[in-house]
Amino acid sequence: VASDPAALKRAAALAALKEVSEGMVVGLGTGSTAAIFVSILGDELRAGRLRSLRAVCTSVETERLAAAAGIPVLTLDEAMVIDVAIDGADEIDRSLRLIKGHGGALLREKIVEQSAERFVVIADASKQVDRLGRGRLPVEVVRFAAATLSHRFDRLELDPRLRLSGHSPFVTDEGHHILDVIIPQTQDIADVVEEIRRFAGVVETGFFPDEADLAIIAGEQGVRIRNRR
Ligand code: A5P
Repeated sequence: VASDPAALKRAAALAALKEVSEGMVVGLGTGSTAAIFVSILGDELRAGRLRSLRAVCTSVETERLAAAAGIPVLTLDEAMVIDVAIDGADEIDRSLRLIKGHGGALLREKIVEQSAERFVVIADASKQVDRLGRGRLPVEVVRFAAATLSHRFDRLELDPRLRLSGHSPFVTDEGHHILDVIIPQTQDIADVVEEIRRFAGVVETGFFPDEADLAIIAGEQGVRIRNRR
């Protein structure tokens, strides 16, 4: 069985095809795993195996990929209903709680995934964790408040780092900045997020506590399907 990350991502993305049927509106995620799914979906459309699909995208980058793959793209307003959203994740715990946003698209991702009838996460097994917070939690903040919020997060011992793109602050598709914070070992991520969200200027965090309905995880032993418990 394949074990390199790209092959595992592809195996998870392929397995997600059976979540999609003709005529559906599909929410398309952001990141390398989601990008593989977009290209597979384009192949299916072109081969005539899936018809009348339309997509709502979680980033400008994914809109570009979907258009290149020949998938008709709708705005969220045009779609109103999304049948299924398929997206990757940075960390997945045993209860299917997620950290997302290392690609910077967390806000649109959360909006699309909450708007979908079903949200299916696709990932390679390296994304599974016992405790969320192995890496940093992305926090999207309005630009006006980025410096003052960084100071406040610092006082909470969250070691905030302003995300950069080259030498300039990274700007999200919605025009905000991102502060990547740590989750202290002694605290649960849900408590940290609750505290963070009290501050005006925080737009959204990359903690997805109950959005995912299903996870398709590809590992060296094969593809495993995990349902929300
Ligand atoms: C994008 O903002 C993220 O939420 C992605 O879903 C996440 O970073 C996973 O990306 P990869 O599939 O590239 O690991």
